[in-house]
Amino acid sequence: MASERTLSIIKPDGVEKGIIGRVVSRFETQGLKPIAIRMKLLSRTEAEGFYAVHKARPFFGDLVKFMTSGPVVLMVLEGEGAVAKNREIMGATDPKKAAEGTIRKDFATDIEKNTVHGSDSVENAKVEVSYFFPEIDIQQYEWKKLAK
Ligand code: IDP
Ligand code: MG
Repeated sequence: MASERTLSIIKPDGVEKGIIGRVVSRFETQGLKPIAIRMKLLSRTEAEGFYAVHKARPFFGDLVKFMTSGPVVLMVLEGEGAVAKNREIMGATDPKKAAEGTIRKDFATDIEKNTVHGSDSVENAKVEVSYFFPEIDIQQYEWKKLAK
């Protein structure tokens, strides 16, 4: 499998619960290396643009309101098959349906406030990474040993 990059976001509910460290730790211990991290309060325009694919969905307005309700943590994660691996670590969109041991199962409260975002395809990951991070803000470094 090839090394990929994917966009991860710790949503406002995750930041408010004080679990930034625990979320990042799950990525690191499972082989996803953070190569860019930034905290940001999204503007309405930024959130609408990011979720433009969901514009026609009934939950779009509420989703934009939620995503702009407090700061988020934006991250680029890198690793073998990073896009699918991140989705696995996150769990299903609806925390009630998320598998044991996933971030959404352990920390999320409802289908909207589901703690994390992750790109859903390699193609979308490229678009989403560049939506928030110019190449110059992405770092390259080697892990000397994997965190356990
Ligand atoms: P994903 O985040 O697992 O990829 P998507 O279907 O892409 O899920 O939806 C994007 C986000 O929109 C979800 O993470 C969640 O915050 C919100 N969302 C999705 N479906 C619903 C819903 O039925 N009601 C309310 N919010 C929803
Ligand atoms: Mg999605």
